[in-house]
This record gives sequence, structure tokens and C-alpha cells, in this order.
Amino acid sequence: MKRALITGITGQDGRYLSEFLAAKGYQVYGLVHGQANPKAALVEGENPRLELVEGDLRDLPSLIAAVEQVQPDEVYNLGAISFVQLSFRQPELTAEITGLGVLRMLEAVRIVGGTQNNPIRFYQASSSEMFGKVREVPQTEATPFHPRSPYGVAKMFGHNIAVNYREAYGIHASSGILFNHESERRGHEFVTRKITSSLARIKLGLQDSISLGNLEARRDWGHAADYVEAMWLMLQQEEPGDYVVSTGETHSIREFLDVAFRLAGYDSWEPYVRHDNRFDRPAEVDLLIGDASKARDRLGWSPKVSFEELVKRMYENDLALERRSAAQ
Ligand code: NAP
Ligand code: G4F
Repeated sequence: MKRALITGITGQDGRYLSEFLAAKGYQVYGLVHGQANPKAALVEGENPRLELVEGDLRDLPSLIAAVEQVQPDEVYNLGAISFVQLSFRQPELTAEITGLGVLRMLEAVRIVGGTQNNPIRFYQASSSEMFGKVREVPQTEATPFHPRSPYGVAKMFGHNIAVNYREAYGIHASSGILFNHESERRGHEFVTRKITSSLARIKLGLQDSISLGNLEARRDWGHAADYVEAMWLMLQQEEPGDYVVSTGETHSIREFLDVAFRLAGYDSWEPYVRHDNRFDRPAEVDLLIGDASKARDRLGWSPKVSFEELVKRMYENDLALERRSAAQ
């Protein structure tokens, strides 16, 4: 039975990846940080094949201990401060966890190493946010980086250090340059979930309006359950590498609002949306659209959930959740 260690197990992607790997027959271990982390019980309850281990991406000894304890075949490094807006307010913490955390996890893998015949394979959760002020459209693995946030800068460090450990120490380290992926499990701070959960509350008469920042930004949005498959496929390749993972479609926040409000039975979202400059960013990423040809050709990967289906799933899930909590 293969063994996988996932950092960021309590996050959106960690939860989908642990279920995906368990279904493939893996014994799955998830790294949980903090004292009495309130999300630990949730993820344990969701996946009976998941075992939790303690550790923090700020603390190398705890990572070495976790890798020694688990003896994984594969490590998926998903843990991060992942909210771009927070990274502007807490840039040092972001650099510490999202940037240096990658170096620490790679060091733990290098030091513990695995067996000679079966060295540990490593996945790094890189991000389209590294493209930032985009140099070309669409973006590929060869597009130069120009990050626009402390988060993007930290991810660029993580990406480059993974490449360096691959070249310097021969570690089987792959980076997935994943474009935005959302789901029914997306954190409420991200714009898609903020819209679908607020819309569900508006529909039920529990809320009057949604306050948002920049509506013109464009993102390439897919479903997280599709994207975790690409992570796994990267680690099954003979040779490690870097892959863009995206849908190849881009939509503005306005278009997301159009689809969501139409699905909820409204003619227009404009009466319900307010601009609040607290949600504007000091520097913005205006246009993300990925070219995932390499992932399609070498991994045989393609996204299955369309933009419309993604919005529908998120809205319907939030409507059911809000109905349930209103009935209690
Ligand atoms: P997420 O929901 O924000 O999850 C982040 C995870 O990191 C959480 O489990 C969190 O644990 C953990 N974490 C935070 N600080 C930590 C620390 N000091 N030590 C150990 N773990 C820590 O993010 P996601 O959407 O699942 O994304 C997964 C990864 O992919 C992240 O690295 C993100 O930056 C990257 N990514 C995401 C997207 C996307 O669109 N979702 C796109 C490209 C790249 P607690 O919740 O318990 O604090
Ligand atoms: O949903 P967002 O916060 O996601 P963002 O910044 O694209 O980052 C996500 O995707 C990255 C991949 O490209 C990941 F690496 C990262 O970890 C994260 O998962 O914001 C999307 C867009 C931005 O342009 C933002 O300015 O929506 C705009 N926006 C407008 N109003 C808003 C809001 N974003 C948020 N969070 N809240 C608003 O009220």
C-alpha cells in the first residue's frame, strides 16, 4: 500500500486530495498544525483512511519528525497562507509559511530521503499568481513570472526552490502551476464562495447585498476535484516536471455574478452588489488564462467541470447549507 503525506490537509485541496488518494488505495497522512486545530475532527470524519500527524511549516524539526514517522512514498505540499489579500497585510508570515515552508518541507524530504530504490516524490502547490502582471496570454510553463503580491512572490520562491532541489539533489520534485480552482469546500474569503454564499442568503431573505472589490479582474476557474487528479498524475511520471493546470477559459467577476444570479432566478445582480474599497488590492492581477497543453499531452489530464456547472454546484450547495442552518 502506497503512503502519502499531505500538508494543508484541512484546506480545500487537501480534503479532495485525501479522498482521491484513499480511493486509489493509499494510506493517507495529513499534517495538522496548531494546538487543538478545530478543523482536524472535520477532515478525520470525512475520510476514515486518513491519519493525522502534527507539524508546522514554520518548524523544520516537526516536519522531519512527520516524514520519519510516515515514511511516505509521496509528499504533497499544499500548506500555505493562500489568501492573496491577507498576504498584503501579513507579508512576513506569508513569506515564512508559503515561501520558506517549501524549503523546510524539501529539507525534511532530503534528510529523511526514503529508500534508494524508492525515493520520496514531492509535489509543490505552485500558483498562477506567479504570472501576476502577465507577460503573455495565455500563460504556459515558459511564461516569465511577474508576481503582484507578497503571496505571489512567496510562491515564486517555493517554485524556484523546488526546481533547485530537483536539479541539485535529484529529488523527484514536481510543481503544479495551478490556476484558480473552486468548489463547495472553497474558503468563504475567496470571491467565488463569497458570492455564492451571500447570494444564497439574499435568496432566503437573510441578507440584502454583497460588498465586493474589483469586478473587472478575470480568472481561469476550474473545479478543485479535477485539479487534485493532476497533482497525483505528476507524481506518477518517470521524470519530475512543472505543469500548468487550467481550463483555458477566462471569466470576469462580473460574468461570475451574471451566471450565479441567473441560476438563482434574478434578472440582474446590480441592485444587490455594492463596491467596497476595503476589498480592492494594492496591486492586482488582471487577466489569468492558462494553456494546459503540456498537462493534456503528457499526463492525459483535462478538466471535467465547466464554468457554469461550477457556479451551479457552489450556489446549490450554499443554498442547501443556508436552508439547513435557518431551519435549526
Ligand atoms: P487553503 O484552503 O487556504 O488551505 C491552506 C492549508 O494550509 C490549510 O490546511 C491550512 O491549515 C494550512 N496551513 C496554513 N498555515 C500552515 C502552517 N504554518 N503549517 C502547516 N499548514 C498550514 O488552500 P487551498 O485552496 O486548498 O490551496 C492548496 C494549496 O494550493 C495552497 O498552497 C495554495 O496556495 C495553492 N493554490 C491554490 C489555488 C486555488 O485556486 N485554490 C491555486 C493555485 C495554488 P489550517 O486551515 O488548519 O490553518
Ligand atoms: O478569489 P480571490 O481572493 O482569489 P485570487 O486572488 O485569484 O487567489 C486565489 O487563486 C490563486 C491562483 O491564481 C491562488 F494561488 C490563491 O491561493 C487563491 O486561491 O480573488 C479573485 C479576484 C481578485 O482579482 C480580487 O481582486 O476577485 C477580486 N475580488 C473582487 N472583490 C475579490 C473581491 N476577491 C475577494 N477575495 N473578495 C472580494 O470581495
